Amino acid sequence: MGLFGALKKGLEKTRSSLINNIETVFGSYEEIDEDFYEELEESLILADMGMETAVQIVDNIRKEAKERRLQKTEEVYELFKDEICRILETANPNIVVKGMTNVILVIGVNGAGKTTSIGKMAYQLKEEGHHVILAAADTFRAAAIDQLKVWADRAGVEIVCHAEGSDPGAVVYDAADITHARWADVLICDTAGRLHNKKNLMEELRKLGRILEREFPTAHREVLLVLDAATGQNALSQAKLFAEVAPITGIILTKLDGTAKGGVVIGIMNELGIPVKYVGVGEGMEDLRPFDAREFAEALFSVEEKN
Ligand SMILES: Nc1nc2c(ncn2[C@@H]2O[C@H](COP(=O)(O)OP(=O)(O)O)[C@@H](O)[C@H]2O)c(=O)[nH]1
Ligand SMILES: [Mg+2]
Repeated sequence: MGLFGALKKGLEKTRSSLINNIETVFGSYEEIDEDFYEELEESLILADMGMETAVQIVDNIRKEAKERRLQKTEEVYELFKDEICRILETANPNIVVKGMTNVILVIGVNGAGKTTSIGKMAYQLKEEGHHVILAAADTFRAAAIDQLKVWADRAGVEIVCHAEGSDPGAVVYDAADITHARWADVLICDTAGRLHNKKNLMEELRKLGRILEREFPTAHREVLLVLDAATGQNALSQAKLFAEVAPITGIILTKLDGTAKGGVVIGIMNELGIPVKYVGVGEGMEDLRPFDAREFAEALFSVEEKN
C-alpha cells in the first residue's frame, strides 16, 4: 500500500466527515452568500475543528473572497484549502531528534497511546541508526512496565525500569546515567497518565521535567503530549491542561485510523500553536508517521480514484 497509502487509509473516516460534508456545502451553493458561509462554518464545527478555528477560517475566506471579488463558491474552495494548509504548516519543522543527545518526555492521559507510540518511535529511530534508551517511568502499574518491555524487545533497544510503585524520578535519574554512560543519543521517557489524583500527576510530571533539564542541560529536549484523536474536542482541553505543567514542544495525535474526528488536528494547531509532530494511524510498528503538513493535507483532500 505504501506509506502515503497507509496515511490516506488512516484518514478515511476523517476525510469522509470533514471533506465530504464540506464538499456538500460547496456543492449546494453556486454563488457565495451568507447562508453558504453559515453552513460552511457549521460543517467545520461538526468536523471537530472547534468553534474558534471554524469562525476564523470562515472569516479569513470571507475577507479574501471580498477582496478578490469572487462570486462562485467553486473559486472559494481553493481559498479554503489554502487556509487549512496554512494552519497545518504553522508547525515548526517536524524534527524531534536533531541533537547530539535528544531527550523526549512523553506525557498524556491513560489510554491515549503513550507507551505504544514510544515503542513505534524507538523502533523507527533504531532503524534510522540511533542509539535509543527507554525509561519506564510509569511505575504506577506493573502492566505498564511490562508493556514497555515488550516494545523495547520488539524494537531491540535497552530499557531502564524499576519495580512497580517505585519513584519515577529515580527511574529517570538511572536512565539518564545509563544514557550518558552508553553515549546513547536518544532517551525516551514513558510516564503515568493517572495517579491518585490530578495534582499528584501534575507535580510528578513537573519533577521529571526538572530532572531531565538538570541531567541534560545542553541536550535537545522535547516534551511530547499524546492525544487520542477519537476524543475530539476533549483532546483540545487536555492539551490546555497539560500545557500548564509542561512546556509542550509537540503533539502525537494517535488513533486517527479509527475516528472521523481528525479535524481536531487543525483546531489544536490553530488554537494552541503547538505543532503536531507525529500521527498514529494504526497499531503496527510503521503506523506512527512523522507529521508532514503537505502530505497530510494531500491525504485529506485527495480524491478517490474510482474505476
Ligand atoms: N488503532 C490505533 N490504536 C492505537 C494507536 N495508538 C495506540 N493505540 C492503542 O491504544 C491503546 C492504549 O495505548 P497505550 O500505549 O497503552 O496508552 P497509554 O496508556 O497512553 O500508554 C492500545 O491498545 C494501543 O494499541 C493508533 O494510532 N491506532
Ligand atoms: Mg502506558
